[in-house]
Parts: sequence; C-alpha cells; structure tokens
Amino acid sequence: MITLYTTFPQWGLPSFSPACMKLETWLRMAKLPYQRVSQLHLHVEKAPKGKIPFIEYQGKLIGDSTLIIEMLREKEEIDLDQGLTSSERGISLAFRRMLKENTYWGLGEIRYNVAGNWQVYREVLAGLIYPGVPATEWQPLIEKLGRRIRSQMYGHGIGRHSSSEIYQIITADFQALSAFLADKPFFMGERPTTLDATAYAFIGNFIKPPLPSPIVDYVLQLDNLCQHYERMRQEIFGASELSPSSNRVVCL
Ligand SMILES: N[C@@H](CCC(=O)N[C@@H](CS)C(=O)NCC(=O)O)C(=O)O
Repeated sequence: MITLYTTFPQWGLPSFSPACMKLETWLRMAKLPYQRVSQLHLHVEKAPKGKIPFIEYQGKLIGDSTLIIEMLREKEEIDLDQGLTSSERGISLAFRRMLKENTYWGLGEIRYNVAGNWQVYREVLAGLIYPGVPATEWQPLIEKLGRRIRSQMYGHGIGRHSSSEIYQIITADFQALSAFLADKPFFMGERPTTLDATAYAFIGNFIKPPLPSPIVDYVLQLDNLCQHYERMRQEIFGASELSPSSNRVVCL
C-alpha cells in the first residue's frame, strides 16, 4: 500500500496543488492502491524535499511527483505511455515539463500576487497548515510563506515580469496545449496517458478555484481544454467525494 501525502480536496479538485493532483491521478490511472493523508501541518517536517506531494513506499519516504512516477513505473512495471512512439514520448515530456516548470508559475501570479485572491487563498492555506490556530498567530506565518513563494517566483524568473507579460507567457502555454489537443479526446489519441494526468491537474487548478484573473478567463475560453478536464474527472475520479469533508484519509 502506498501512502500519498497531499492536500485535502478543495474546490471540487482532488488537490489544489497541481503536483499532488497529477500524482494522485496517475496512481488511479495505474490502478495502484493508495491511502491519502492530508494533514499538511505534519507533512511540513516530514517531506523529504520540503514540498508536497511525497509518498511512503516500501518503508521509505520519497519526494517529487515526477521521480515518484518514474520509480513506480519501473518497480510496479506500469507504463501508461505504452504504444507511444519515441517521438510521441518526446512531445509528451516537453509538454509535461512546460506545465510543471513554466505554466505552474502562472498559479503563483494568480494566488499570491492578485491582492483579493491572496486574501482568499491564505485562509485556505492557514486552515491546512495551522488548523485551530488563531488568525493573529497564523497571519504573520502565512505572510512569511507568501514572501517565500514570491521569492521563488523571482528566482525562477517569472516574478521579474509585469502582470501583462506573465499573461502573455502563460496564455501562450495554454494556447499551445489547446492546439495540440485539437479535437482528440486525449492528448495522445483515444486513451489517456501520463500527459493527460499532468494536463488535467494543471487545467483544473487554473479553472476551478474561485480566484479570478485574465489568465483564468483565457483558459475558460479554450473549450477543448475545459472539456478535457471534465472528461478526465469523470473517467478517473467518477463519483468520488471531492469535498474538504473527505479530508483526512481516503483509501481507494
Ligand atoms: N517538482 C515538485 C514540485 C512540487 C511543488 O512545487 N509543491 C508545492 C505545492 S504545489 C510545494 O510544496 N510548495 C511549498 C514550498 O515550495 O515551500 C513535484 O513535482 O513534486
């Protein structure tokens, strides 16, 4: 049994962390049994790379969604990309890297830099990381976290751009993703592959939270991406309970 350390479901998403949602989607697609634990205040010290998600597998804690998937792919002999040509595998990797290493930071802009959004998002974070702690105590800690993420954005480079430049960069990613999906049901054709798990997690984390932004408006206009999100949700999560009340531990 794999233990997945993730956030609790939020806004109808299995996780409001795209990396966590991607990994959970992949585990379900791979039909690997897992139990989910979403007690973030305990994860912080336990996380081997200081980030979520991480898993416990065969007595070891392992961090990073991509490295976890690669390790499970080998150890459990599961290849969701079976049948893809080496050129298709290359395209899949390039899109997955785009989403993880570039598009991801658009979420930073939406969640941490849009003033009204940050007020909403920091409450969600506080409930997770500092459950039961009075606002006067969690506020300085959450503001410190906000500064850390903004500093990560500066280090990455995206944080050096204006909002309109970030809009230009992130919407171009979604435009490319939409053009590549075109009218196919899944990115590589008739059945979902690893890229679908990643794209589903990122599209969902842009369009589902109640955090408005011109970037979100742009993605919502890309019908094929929104339909892909819905198709994946139904196919992989079906009728699963995805509300915060399904928080603590859920076994597949
Ligand atoms: N490369 C990592 C990225 C994970 C990641 O960025 N996790 C974020 C949440 S989406 C996190 O834990 N951030 C906390 C921090 O950076 O302090 C993976 O794919 O697992």
